[in-house]
Amino acid sequence: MRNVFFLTALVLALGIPAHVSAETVKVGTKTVINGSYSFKAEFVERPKMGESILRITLWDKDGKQVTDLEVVGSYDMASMAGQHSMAPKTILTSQRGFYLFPVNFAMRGKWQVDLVFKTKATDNAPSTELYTATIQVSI
Ligand SMILES: [Cu+2]
Repeated sequence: MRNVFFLTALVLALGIPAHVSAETVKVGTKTVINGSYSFKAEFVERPKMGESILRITLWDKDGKQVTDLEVVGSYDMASMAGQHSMAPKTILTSQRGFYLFPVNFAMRGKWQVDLVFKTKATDNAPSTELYTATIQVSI
C-alpha cells in the first residue's frame, strides 16, 4: 500500500501521464476515438514557419459534426524539448463548429502537436480523457 502511494506521488510529481495512449495520426485522415466519436485534424493552409491554424472536425457516431468534447492542444519540437513548448490549452471552437488551434512554428524542423480529447466535466461527472492524438509536422 505504501509503495502504491509512493509511486502515485512520484508519477504526479514528475508529471508523467497515468496512462500513455498517444496514437500517431495523419493530418487529414479521419480517426476513430471510440464508439461515439471520430475526428480529423488538418491545417487550414500548408504549415510553414510562423503561425498555422490546425482545424479539427469532430463527428458523433451518426456522422453529425459536433463540439461535444473538450480538446486540449499543445506542441513542441521533439529535438528541443521544452524550448518552444506551450502549456496545454483548451482549443476554442468556431461558430461553424470547428476546433481551431493556432500553432506557432518558431523555427524549421520537426514538430509534434498533441491533442487530448476529453469529455466535458458536468456537475455529476469529472472530465475524462478519451484519446490522445499525436501529429508530426516537418516545417
Ligand atoms: Cu527549435
